[in-house]
Amino acid sequence: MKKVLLTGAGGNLGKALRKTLEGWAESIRLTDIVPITDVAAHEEFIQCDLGDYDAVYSLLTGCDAVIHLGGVSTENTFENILNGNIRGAYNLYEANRKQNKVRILFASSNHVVGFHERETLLDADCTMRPDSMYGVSKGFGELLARYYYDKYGIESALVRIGSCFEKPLNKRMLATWMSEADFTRMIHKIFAADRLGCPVIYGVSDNPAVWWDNRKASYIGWSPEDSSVVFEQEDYIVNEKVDPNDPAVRYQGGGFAAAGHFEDE
Ligand code: NAI
Ligand code: 15L
Repeated sequence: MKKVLLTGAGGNLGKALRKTLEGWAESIRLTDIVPITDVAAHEEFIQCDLGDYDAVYSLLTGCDAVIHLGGVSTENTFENILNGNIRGAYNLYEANRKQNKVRILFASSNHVVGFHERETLLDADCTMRPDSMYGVSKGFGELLARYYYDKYGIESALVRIGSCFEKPLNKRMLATWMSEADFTRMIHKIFAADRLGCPVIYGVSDNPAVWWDNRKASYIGWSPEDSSVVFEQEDYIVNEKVDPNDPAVRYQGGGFAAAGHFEDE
């Protein structure tokens, strides 16, 4: 890998991957709407709003792979979601089609399917049931990626990330947690695969509770190695009180499914 474009490089996951991916690519082009100042020798930084097509076109120039993390990462106003996630995704795919048609990892989210109940085991072909306008925008991104694959052969991994943090933050995340190390190993497999296609891959570690079945993407050769089991007995997990009738507990999307979106709700 010569030059990888990392969008959303200033965010949580971007910061983590900059460390774990060090040495994987000859150079990494970081981009974000917010400034990044601690740029290492193998990195370069270009500040850019993903909603600006010309700027996004320049970002793609000379890159041979994209990890697309940039955009709004939780529920937000439609205007912000429209700019970062909908127009941003379109700009990225269209700029890529016009240039090198490189492989993209699209950071989708479990919130594309967050209105499925927790008892339902989901696979890559389940119905999208977004739990938020944010989830709707990630569904748009997945469909857009699939369209660019079917029509133009641009390969993407549609990674429905569960909860990728240092550790699970609550009981729900015991099921949805993916370690940064598992995500890093997944990235290696996605970009090393001879043929990727356009698979949906659930981004989740090998946790005791299983909501998602990744067998349809097993051909890429990724299996998680970490597990949330090591956090199960932590005080903040054991002491968390949950009401089984609360929609935040009933649905996979947790609080995203329970919360409203519009001001008049
Ligand atoms: P984050 O919010 O920390 O990072 C997103 C980055 O995108 C931010 O640095 C932000 O400044 C940038 N951004 C927002 N709007 C932009 C725009 N218009 N133009 C350019 N940059 C813009 O989120 P995090 O946790 O790092 O997540 C990264 C990606 O993975 C996001 O797309 C998120 O939806 C997705 N994801 C993350 C999960 C997690 O557990 N961390 C779970 C599911 C999905
Ligand atoms: C997401 O999509 C968010 O980006 C992240 O901040 C977490 O809330 C995660 O989902 C989750 O469901 O835990």
